[in-house]
Amino acid sequence: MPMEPLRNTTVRWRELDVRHHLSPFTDYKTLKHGEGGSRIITHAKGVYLTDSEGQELLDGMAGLWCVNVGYGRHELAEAAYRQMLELPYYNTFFKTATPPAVELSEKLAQIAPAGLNRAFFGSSGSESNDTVVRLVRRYWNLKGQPEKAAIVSRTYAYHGSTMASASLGGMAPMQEGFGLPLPGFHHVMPPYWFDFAEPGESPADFGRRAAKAVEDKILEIGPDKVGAFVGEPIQGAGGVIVPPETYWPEIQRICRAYDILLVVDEVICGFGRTGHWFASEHFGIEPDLMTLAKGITSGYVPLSAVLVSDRVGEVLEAGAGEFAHGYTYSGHPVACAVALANIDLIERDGLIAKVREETGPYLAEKLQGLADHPLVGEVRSLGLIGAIELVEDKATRRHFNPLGRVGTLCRDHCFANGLVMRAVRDAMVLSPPLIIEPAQIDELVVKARHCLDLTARDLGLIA
Ligand code: PXG
Repeated sequence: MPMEPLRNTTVRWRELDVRHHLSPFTDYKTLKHGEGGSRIITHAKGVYLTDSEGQELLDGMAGLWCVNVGYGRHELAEAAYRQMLELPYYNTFFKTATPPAVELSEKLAQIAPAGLNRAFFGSSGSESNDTVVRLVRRYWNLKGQPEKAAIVSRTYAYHGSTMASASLGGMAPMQEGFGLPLPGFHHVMPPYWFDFAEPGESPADFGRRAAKAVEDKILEIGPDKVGAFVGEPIQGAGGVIVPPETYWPEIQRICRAYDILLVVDEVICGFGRTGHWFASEHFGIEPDLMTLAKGITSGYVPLSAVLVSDRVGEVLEAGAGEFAHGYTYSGHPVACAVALANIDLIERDGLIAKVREETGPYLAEKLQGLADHPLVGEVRSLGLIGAIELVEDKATRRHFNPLGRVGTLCRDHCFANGLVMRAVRDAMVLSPPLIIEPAQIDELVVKARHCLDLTARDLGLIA
């Protein structure tokens, strides 16, 4: 059968998309009645995507913060192929297990911070955070303190899109009109110096004040009613909020002082993103529970995990009765086989050290070169996660009004000019594949500056 011309294919895919496909986080009215329709991504290699019209895009977001080893890695495809023929599926319920699930559990215990020796698997970050809510309640029930059921987290947190994980998150549009947050979920301000600091307040002082907001909330609810604090080391989807170095040590101290479980969501930060296996190492966090997804398989297949500390694990193992929770695909053998191959690749390619010592500092230096741009209020990054904050007034850090319009303009220029850079409000966020080379970082930053110029021109700021 002759191939359809490419253009017709694109048109047809766009029609099908509008007619039959409900994409996540999409304004369906605009998509249906607007111009253009979705961009159809058809293939990818390394750090580059190709769309159905043949345009190449440098993927500054690693998909959605997940394709850590880059696109087109044969080792991962082969691991999936081999496992599908050997055992494509078996469950891990009712006292059964499979070799990939148990071998991955051991591997995660080896690479995780000390004491996180057990893993509970799911298929998405959302599921693993739902598992966290269950584990927190199970833990305190077994300890004879069932009233310690409240959980504290932060504004602009993203922990997923199920009803419990969206309650844990701090994204107003995901909660308003949906009856969320569910009872027992409390939020405090994020450690977001750029937006929340008082004039003249140093990052270090602000970091302590943002941690104190957690302590104040615990005291307001009552420490005997709070079971856990949950946070991302760096809030990714909230705009790459990198906390001041004073923040996490205080959070750790507060959780210990009031006997509250410290849950760290490493869904974005894990698997080398910050130049460590996990960002907890960078910030000196000792989590009681840790959630993983995305980079665990570099996004090639869905998989997530909750790593459980010995403190929690020993209580679970001493308790009578079963933990009534789990998913059909918990410990899916194909996903676990791909995760094992992915971790092998990260080790073999030396990606953690490369990000920590070479490409992370290089990206930071190159982003700093954008700080003089008239639109740029701040650049911030750690390893290969970063943000460029766009503002109306650099000196006072005043945002544009309405917030989000200028970010969207810039995002659209990026797309049209061969770069994927996402906008969160007016923060342009970056999280490229960890295999990105310095020359490709140069290309990324040149394109970013060009798109900042195009945006500034739209606003009449430059000629
Ligand atoms: N925790 C964190 C820290 C995340 O970033 C999840 C949990 C949920 O994972 P799942 O696999 O259920 O999606 C995430 C997901 C964005 C964006 O717009 C970010 C995520 C998902 C979709 C969009 O930046 N992060």
